[in-house]
Amino acid sequence: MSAEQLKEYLNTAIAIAKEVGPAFKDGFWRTGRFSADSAFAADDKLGNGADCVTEVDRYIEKTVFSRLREIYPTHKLVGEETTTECGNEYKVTNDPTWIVDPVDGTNNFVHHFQYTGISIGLAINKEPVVGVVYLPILDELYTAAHGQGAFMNGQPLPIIRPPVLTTPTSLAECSMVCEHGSDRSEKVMGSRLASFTRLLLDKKHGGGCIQNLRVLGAACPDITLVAKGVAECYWEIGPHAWDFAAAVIILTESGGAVFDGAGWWGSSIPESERTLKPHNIWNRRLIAVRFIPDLPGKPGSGRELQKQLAKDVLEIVEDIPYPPDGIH
Ligand code: LIP
Repeated sequence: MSAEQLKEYLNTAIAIAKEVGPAFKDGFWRTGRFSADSAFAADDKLGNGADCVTEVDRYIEKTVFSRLREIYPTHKLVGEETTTECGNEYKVTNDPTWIVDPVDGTNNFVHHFQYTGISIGLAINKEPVVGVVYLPILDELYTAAHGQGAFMNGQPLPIIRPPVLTTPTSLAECSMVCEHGSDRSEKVMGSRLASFTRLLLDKKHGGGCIQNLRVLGAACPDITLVAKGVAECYWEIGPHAWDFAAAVIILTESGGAVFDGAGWWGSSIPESERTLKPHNIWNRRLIAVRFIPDLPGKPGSGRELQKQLAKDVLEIVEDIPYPPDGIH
């Protein structure tokens, strides 16, 4: 795939995200086409009140899909709302596949919390190559194409740069973003909260003693914080390919690192086999670490520290075995 072709895909995704931005804002503020309460009413996807979908989600996904179909009729489309309606029985192929979350952070959206946005990613050979995360209320547009860097409103990521950007050497120097997710079953909640506790716990009690743990309600904006350089790590199990596809390419193009997020705490995997696995957007789990500048005189040390921090997180968090998205 040529750099020009990727650039064209990126420009298309940016244009479409900007086109649906006004509808997103109308929904958020309940103005214009979404001023009627009925249009804003949230449906309950999991039947527990925590995972909702609104008319705005459906409208934006429909509009994004119809534009993409007009421009790239042979490309595949995967979207959060379409999958909710049609099921997870779609085949994941190597073909160019647009992966769309029309409103990531719908819970934030319905509560007028500005930390929510539109995510449009393109995967080729099942890997993300183009990503646009648009947070219309914050007026932040994150963009990336493979090999071409990542940007926020045209400024290269990370926004915080060396020497201001530090080189953390342990979790105790890290700020983390995590989510409690929408699966509220007792087992899953117990596991997540136990992982959060260990991340925060003092080192003398076996914890990571991270400096803080932020739970802000939406994977895409979370990952852009890591790409920006204002959080060191993001860890979550449960989101879907539409939550990850665009944000992951934005993060990796900013110099960040991503790995499979299955934790090792309580697992039977022997210590010698606890190695980092590549991240797969269809596998519903991610550990992400921001760009880390090399230590003085030690080229390559930033990359090594990213791996070390990812391993340190995986040692103290638990896996939650969800089946992957789609059929492989
Ligand atoms: C949300 C994700 C979040 C996760 C929620 C939900 P949605 O996406 O952004 O990270 O914890 O369970 O999946 O449903 O608001 O698009």
